[in-house]
Amino acid sequence: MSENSLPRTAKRLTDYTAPAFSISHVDLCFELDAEATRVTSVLQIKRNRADVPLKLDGQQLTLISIALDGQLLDTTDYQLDADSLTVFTVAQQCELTIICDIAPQHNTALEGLYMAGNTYCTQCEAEGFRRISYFPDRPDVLAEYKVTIKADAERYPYLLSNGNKVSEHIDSDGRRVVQWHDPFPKPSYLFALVAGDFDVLTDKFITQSGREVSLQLFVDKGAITKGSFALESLKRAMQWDEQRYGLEYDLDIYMVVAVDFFNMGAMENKGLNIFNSKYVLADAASATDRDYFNIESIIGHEYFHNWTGNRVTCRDWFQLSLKEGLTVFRDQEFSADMGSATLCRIDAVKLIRTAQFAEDASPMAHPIRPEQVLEMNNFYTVTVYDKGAEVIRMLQTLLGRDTFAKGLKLYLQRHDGQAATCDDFLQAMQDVAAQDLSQFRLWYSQSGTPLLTAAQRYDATRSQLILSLAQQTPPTADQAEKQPLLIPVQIELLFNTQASQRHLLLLNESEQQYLFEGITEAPVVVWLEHFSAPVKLAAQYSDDDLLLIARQATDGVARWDAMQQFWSRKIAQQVTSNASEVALPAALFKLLQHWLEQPGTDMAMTAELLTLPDFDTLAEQYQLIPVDKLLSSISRFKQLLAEQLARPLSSCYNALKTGPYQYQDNDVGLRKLRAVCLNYLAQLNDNQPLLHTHYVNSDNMTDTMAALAAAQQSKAAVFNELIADFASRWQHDALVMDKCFALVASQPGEQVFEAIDTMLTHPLFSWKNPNRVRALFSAFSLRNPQQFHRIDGKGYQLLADTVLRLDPLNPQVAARLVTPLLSWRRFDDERQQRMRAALQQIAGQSSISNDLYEKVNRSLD
Ligand code: 0A1
Ligand code: ZN
Repeated sequence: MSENSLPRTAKRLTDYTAPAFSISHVDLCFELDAEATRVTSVLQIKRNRADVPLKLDGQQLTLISIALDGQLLDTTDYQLDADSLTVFTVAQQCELTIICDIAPQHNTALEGLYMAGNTYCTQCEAEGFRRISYFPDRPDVLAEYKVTIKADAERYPYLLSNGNKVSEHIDSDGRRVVQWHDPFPKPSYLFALVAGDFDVLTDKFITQSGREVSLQLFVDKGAITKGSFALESLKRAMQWDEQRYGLEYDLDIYMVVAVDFFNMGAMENKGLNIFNSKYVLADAASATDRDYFNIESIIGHEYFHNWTGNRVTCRDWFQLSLKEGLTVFRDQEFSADMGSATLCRIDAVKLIRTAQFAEDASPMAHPIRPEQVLEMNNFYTVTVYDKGAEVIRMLQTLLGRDTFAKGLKLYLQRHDGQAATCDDFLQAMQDVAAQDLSQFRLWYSQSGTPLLTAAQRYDATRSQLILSLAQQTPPTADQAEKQPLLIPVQIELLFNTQASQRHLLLLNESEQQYLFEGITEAPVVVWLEHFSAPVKLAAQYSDDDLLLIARQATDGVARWDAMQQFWSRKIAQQVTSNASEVALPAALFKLLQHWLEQPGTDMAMTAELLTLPDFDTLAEQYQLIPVDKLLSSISRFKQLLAEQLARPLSSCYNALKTGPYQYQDNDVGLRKLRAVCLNYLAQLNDNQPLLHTHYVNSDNMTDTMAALAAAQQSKAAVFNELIADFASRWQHDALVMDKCFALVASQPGEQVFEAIDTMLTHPLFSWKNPNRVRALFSAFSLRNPQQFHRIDGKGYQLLADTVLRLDPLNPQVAARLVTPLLSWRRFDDERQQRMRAALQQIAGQSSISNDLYEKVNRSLD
């Protein structure tokens, strides 16, 4: 069946109906074979509604036979089409046995059962189970699974599935036969199977109630030492969830498998998480501090899903944020407790201000609970995940930490073993808080980025401070009308001669005023401290106000944000001032110099304070993005800082020394600050040898990458030399080569096109591996604004060609890759034309996937 014969009608949230049939038990048997795996599925079915036939989802399956209560059916008893199997006459209760064949070897979409190298593995979220067997593949059909796996005993020592292992033996054909049973009813998207040969790291965890859980981490042969950080992270996550929320793990075994071919980061299958190896494997030589951070956070994320996602799942896919927003929030809180809470928050804010604000302004704008979906895979978005987490965070701010934790407990108790909705979650919160959350609910249904306008008036004679807030959400591609939201606005009042005050303002109308009495001097107001809501802010600050906040605010995020706002304004002035150069105040240099001279104990924070906002953050502040002016302003200010602060940058750089590599807060901060200094210093011509020395002296990937990134950004000739050395040193390590591919593809010069072509011929590059493709092409389209947005359209053309090449192999990854082209309306006429031409070329292909079709068509509409 060609992809374009799929129906292209979207599903709507409002069309939800409860399942007509339930399945209490599923018995699955897999006889593994790369070309023809036989899947036998026995379903215990119960009818919930009279007069409807039994319709099961199924795609790309070769049906062998169907039997109803032991009786083979013939072709007049059922109807088969490209996406479903309909059995006409089904009793109130019955047993249906379906046999079909699938071909994992040819599954390049990496959904359903596929081969990751020599390993068989599955990915069933969102709708992948239908590529394994005919089934009501929807999250509100929960069943108890028994799974039997048969495969060649020698080649496949490990045959894994969900739950507890029941038996294992070798049969008379030399096949290993392993049986699993998962006692917890689950939807099909949480089913998993893995078969392969691995190195295994084992450990155990004793739960708070004293149960022993066996922990097993499966990695490629030879990679065992790279797995220990992930396993340690898992134990920390298990303990954290007990301490923070009283949530304990429920099976006797928890398995994590690292595979090299995976569309996303990882997957929370019950008791058997499958991970992209990028988020499991780490050692000092090959992984950066950022890699370590990501591993801990994603290991945590998947573990936390065991309650928020698995024990309580989603009624339908429109409710995705119910599990994802909540679980991202939980993993963010975990990371904050494991390291620097401020740094974690800054990272989260950066993501919202770049990718999420961009999504709101794009043709794919949607609320955190989307209302209309053609291809569900397109809705695993920063809006659903990260804005979803911001919404949960606001709820915690409004209710307080303890009440929020009680609400979570009630929600989990009330819906344990069920498929729930976002409304169910809010109801539980409302019940414990005894607070009306009806206006807050709007955050689930309204898309877009609210703009908050803040002002203040101080009346010295009355000792009164009057703060005013106004909110307005501009229309989005999916929704013209917007209503006022309930927005928690945390503020701090900074005074000259007295201690500061912190308050929480609740904004629930279009405009509101807040009166503070007994205020004896005019304060500087820190608005939206800790980024207490995912909104844009327009406040009347002077340069001095911002520098004061950057020095004095209690909240680290607010200090960093003040610097970001300072630079945004300077860059905006530079963008609009034709020719003349915007001057920077002496007080700025004094402050920056002070930080360099006394970087303090939180060096990572200092590093953030010294870093200019990036292109993407700045771009989101413009409706029409002034690409060239933004790029030249950023580089002008960067150059200026490097020149003006050369001496303190250099002393700071030289003063920072660590011992042998450790992933430990203080060292992470130190490396980060050193990298920032190096990056500035690299702007200065006489500092080229420094890059070389930094690279050569590095005993870890973080420092190595710092040298390479600085060389690349300074357009230094030394970049070519260093990257060549790096590529040859790591030519056999795919995960490190991904870093090399990304550096090559994000180099700002026009040689990038030739360099990408060369990389495509690298022995480790494969169009079938999402990590490789993303390393080259996401780096190019997302981290190389200079070349991607070239005025001649060569960058757009490269992306369109890539997307079209990828779509037949892996539509999900192709559709993610196309994203930067969708926002063509936000660029100047010339770029608009070229971007649109690239999109039209994609749309003009007769058989593009649903994934791509949905995004490209929304954009061209
Ligand atoms: N639920 C996973 C993410 C995930 C989603 C879809 C996938 O394939 C289409 C794979 C993974 C998580 O949030 O970690
Ligand atoms: Zn998740």
